[in-house]
Amino acid sequence: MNDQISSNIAPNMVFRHLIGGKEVPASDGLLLDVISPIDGSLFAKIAAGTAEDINSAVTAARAAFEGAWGKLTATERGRLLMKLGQIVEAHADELAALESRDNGKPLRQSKADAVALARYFEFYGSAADKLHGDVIPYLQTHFVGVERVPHGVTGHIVPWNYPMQIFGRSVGAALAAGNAVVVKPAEDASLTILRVAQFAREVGFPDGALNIVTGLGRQAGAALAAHPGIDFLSFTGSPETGTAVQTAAARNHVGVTLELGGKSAQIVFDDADIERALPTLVNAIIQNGGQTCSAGSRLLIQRGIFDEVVNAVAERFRALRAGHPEREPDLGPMINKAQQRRVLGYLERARNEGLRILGEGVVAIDAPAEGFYVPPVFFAPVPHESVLSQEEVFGPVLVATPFDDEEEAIRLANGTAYGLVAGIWTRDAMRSNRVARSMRAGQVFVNCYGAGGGIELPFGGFGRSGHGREKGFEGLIEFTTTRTLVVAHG
Ligand code: TXE
Repeated sequence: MNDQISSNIAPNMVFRHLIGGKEVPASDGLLLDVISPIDGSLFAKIAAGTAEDINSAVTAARAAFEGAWGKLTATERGRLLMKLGQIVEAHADELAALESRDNGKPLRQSKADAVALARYFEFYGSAADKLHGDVIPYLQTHFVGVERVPHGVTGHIVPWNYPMQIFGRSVGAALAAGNAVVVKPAEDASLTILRVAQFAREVGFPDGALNIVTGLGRQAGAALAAHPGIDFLSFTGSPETGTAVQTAAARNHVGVTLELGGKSAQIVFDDADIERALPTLVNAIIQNGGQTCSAGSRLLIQRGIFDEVVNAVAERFRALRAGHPEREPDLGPMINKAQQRRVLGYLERARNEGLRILGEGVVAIDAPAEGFYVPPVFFAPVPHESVLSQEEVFGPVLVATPFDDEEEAIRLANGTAYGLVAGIWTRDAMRSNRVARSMRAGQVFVNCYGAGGGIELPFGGFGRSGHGREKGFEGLIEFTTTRTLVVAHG
């Protein structure tokens, strides 16, 4: 265990919910163990949220929405968010250390997440009072105005892969729009979100504007999704749980945004700048150990350059090292034992199918034996129909498939149930536009690939990747609805 990381957290520290501005235990007093993926050690405990806790949080949020929080002007809300961004930025190292211990990602990535979180608060804080409505020309005798209004109380179910960033993008937008929020972080990575909620209190958010209930998905998460006092839901996670959340939302007739991952392709044409592409082709799957919704998990490579490109990618894979987050590894451990097993299961299945491993990295020899590490693996060539080409592994596993022409590249890129992100590498400007505009994906990158995309860029999927958009101004609009005012004056 590393001194710098462990020194930031008292051993076996207990973290409680934040409800109505107060830190409270679970209604039945039960706790969940927090296990570090770095070495499998128990290092903290969180409250095991109950349906009663969710109910208390929704009640507190409603009171804030109808009270102090709801009475603030958009400018005042925006200022609070910007202050929150500043305090997060000032504590970015502390948050990064906490995240790396809790989630296992390399420190530099945790730091980048903390900086991005600050930027989300800055972006949405500064946008809060720029969200204008419309005036509609109607009858000569009537004035019609359309106001953008908050939904009311919003529920946010956050996964463990990018807790800070996903919290920032959905909660930042929801608060900027004037909603009061209830957040259920993932049981595997709740701690940075709880710390940020403490900062929110420090900078003066009214009690109940931001409530955090930790706990299991099937308990606290399900209770939040089904609560009749929730006016809108934001969920990021697996398609299966997304279906459960959307079903629960439907019973209460409320809207939901779902971001459910992907099987995103990067298409490499034979005129691409390969040297420029190579680091990105590899990093797009290695970032966060491949536990990234927008990971570039498939390479589609034009046949004439297939061998050259896959050999260069394989060489890079052989140099990759999974290890302790503080020792500058290329990737850290998987989030938990189940995820490690899931990835190893996919690897075994692929080997049994006879898929060829072209390049494989290592688990560092000094990586703690009890940690949840897996080596990065690159398979090529892989048939488009194989499980590895179709299913989201959510680990450091990359596949490459050859294609002959533009038409086939488009068909393969769009040929999974998902549709989140796509990458295109070519020097032909006409082709890049043509192909980009054929992609069934919420974000398309040309001669670059930004797993996750920028704060300013609308993000979300087609098909099994979900629906609704987060990030950017589009994300702010999702957390509002409209009220149309018709005034007869003649
Ligand atoms: O996801 P879950 P898991 C994918 C990825 C991964 C797989 C399983 O492929 O291997 O999902 O991960 C909460 N009602 N992604 O099991 O279950 C849970 O507590 C309400 C992609 O972790 O979807 C957590 O807060 N909520 C992805 C959140 O849902 C429930 C990120 C996500 O957990 C619930 C994560 C329920 N019944 C996994 N059950 C992405 N899109 O980036 C669980 N939860």
